[in-house]
Amino acid sequence: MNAVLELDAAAPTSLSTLASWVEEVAALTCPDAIRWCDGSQREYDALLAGMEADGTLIALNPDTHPGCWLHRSDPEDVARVEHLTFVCTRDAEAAGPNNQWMAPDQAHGKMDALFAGCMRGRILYVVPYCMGPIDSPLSRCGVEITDSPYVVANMRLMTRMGAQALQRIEREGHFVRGLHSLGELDPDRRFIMHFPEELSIQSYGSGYGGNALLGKKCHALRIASWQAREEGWLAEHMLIVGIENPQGDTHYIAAAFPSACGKTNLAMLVPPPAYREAGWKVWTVGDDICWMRPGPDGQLWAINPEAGYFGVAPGTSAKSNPNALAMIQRDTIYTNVALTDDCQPWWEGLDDRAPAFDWQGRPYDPANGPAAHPNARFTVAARQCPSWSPRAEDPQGVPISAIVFGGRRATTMPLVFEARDWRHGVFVGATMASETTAAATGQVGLVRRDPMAMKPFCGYHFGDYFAHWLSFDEPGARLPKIFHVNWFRKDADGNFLWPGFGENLRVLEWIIARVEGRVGAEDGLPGFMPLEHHFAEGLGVDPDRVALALQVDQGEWAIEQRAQDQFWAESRDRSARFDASAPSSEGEEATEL
Ligand code: O2Y
Ligand code: MN
Repeated sequence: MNAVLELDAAAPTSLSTLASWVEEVAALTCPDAIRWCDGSQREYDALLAGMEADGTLIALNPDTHPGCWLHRSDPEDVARVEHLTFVCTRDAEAAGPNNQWMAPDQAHGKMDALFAGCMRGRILYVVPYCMGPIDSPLSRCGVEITDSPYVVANMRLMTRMGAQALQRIEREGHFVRGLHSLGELDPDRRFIMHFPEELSIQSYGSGYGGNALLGKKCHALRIASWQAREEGWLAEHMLIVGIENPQGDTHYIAAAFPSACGKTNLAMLVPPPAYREAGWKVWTVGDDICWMRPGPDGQLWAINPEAGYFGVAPGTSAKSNPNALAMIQRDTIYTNVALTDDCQPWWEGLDDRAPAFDWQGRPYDPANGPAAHPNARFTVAARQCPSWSPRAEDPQGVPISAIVFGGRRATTMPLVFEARDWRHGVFVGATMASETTAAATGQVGLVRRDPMAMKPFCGYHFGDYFAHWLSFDEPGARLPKIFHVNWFRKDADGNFLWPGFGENLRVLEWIIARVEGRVGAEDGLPGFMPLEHHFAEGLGVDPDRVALALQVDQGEWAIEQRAQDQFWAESRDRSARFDASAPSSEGEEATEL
């Protein structure tokens, strides 16, 4: 492999459905050449060299950042585009009010017209990839066809891409089909279409992140959530983190937060000094996506389908995420960051050096806005993370002890509470909300309901999705406890009440103590609230402020409940089994141990 093939050359695959699909796409898009990607280092190096030569990538300072590159995207192509993202099911209802819908015939017509001849003068890359460890029964494969070498390079970092994936695809005989073209990068000729019934994705007109790296949001969430419902598992927008206590026992926690709530930071948390000295360790399994399925033992077993991180650069620092900072010193592709005068990557919140060039390559001038784009990213192989879990490659996955939902809320939501039972936990996840940030285009700072952080990513009707979650509560199930956290509560002056970052381990410690049945809780307005905890011990924060972060105000809670009910009314009909806002009679009572 790794050769540029003439259009009529035999495809290097024994799978005729794959070979004929590539032929069909080539006939439509008219590339100059077809390249089947094998995922080798040689291929990666050649791609990078080609992109350096044509200006797609800029080599960063080799002394401080060996193997690192900067890509500047089109200034109008800097984030996911929810308003141009569609789920195309035969029945409009199946997509639900949470998705934009288009009839499959109409969508295919539109996309065929856009793709026609779009790869003239370009190379068509065939990118076989596996989401999840290559030998895991939980993994799923896809093939992305793209005319963007930047996408190929990112897919190599983000997925198990190349020859081994192709072998698995040939063995299994099926795969998710993703077709991507940069097109003209014209926002008026840009669509991200999902065809869950066909297990296919078509993306045109964007070269950026979630719009173009089709293994990530398009496959691993929108298409996979559909497959997961059909096959009895869950595809979730969750990090997976292992917390090892001083006795050497590790609990794995899956946590869902809307975009830009510090998921990557939590996944790579560094314990505060006293915890580290006592022997606590944190292991990163994944920072964004979690696929979980009940095992024979009734527990949920989870894998991270990704092999890399596409993390937000601004705000990443030695304080917020030292592990991330360490892992992106080498072999990293940066997108839309600023540069120092000696060609090092820079972004707001990194340190107090002054940038020389902004993300568009202009000499830095604060009058032009931030130096790095607020959605600037790094792409890096997951194994470069100092806290990378050895269990991340385990084909069986890891057993999940707790599920945590959270959002960015200045008021109302306490630091932590526990759902009363699975049904209540599903309600807590279904009604969670967060203040918007820059990760998706749109207005910043609005409270947006974002069920399970899946609002932009669930590939089908939310009512059906909640019913699917509820269906896991069956005899023999040993389901994880469900919690809700809010690291972002503020006081009346707008100052954060909780220090966050590594100190969040204190809250995870309480969660684990609840999972192990070691501490009591009291039944409060939102759910079970902490009684005994170590939140303020040695924290260096006034315990009254911690108490405020834990408090629930009756008036605020009443407003929240009305908002939750109003939001919930949309999906109620589709998930008739769902009435979990009240404590269930068979649920666990609050305990005082
Ligand atoms: O704007 C994009 O394309 C990236 S969005 C993203 C990237 C990595 C992880 N999560 C997200 C997200 O929006 O949830
Ligand atoms: Mn995400």
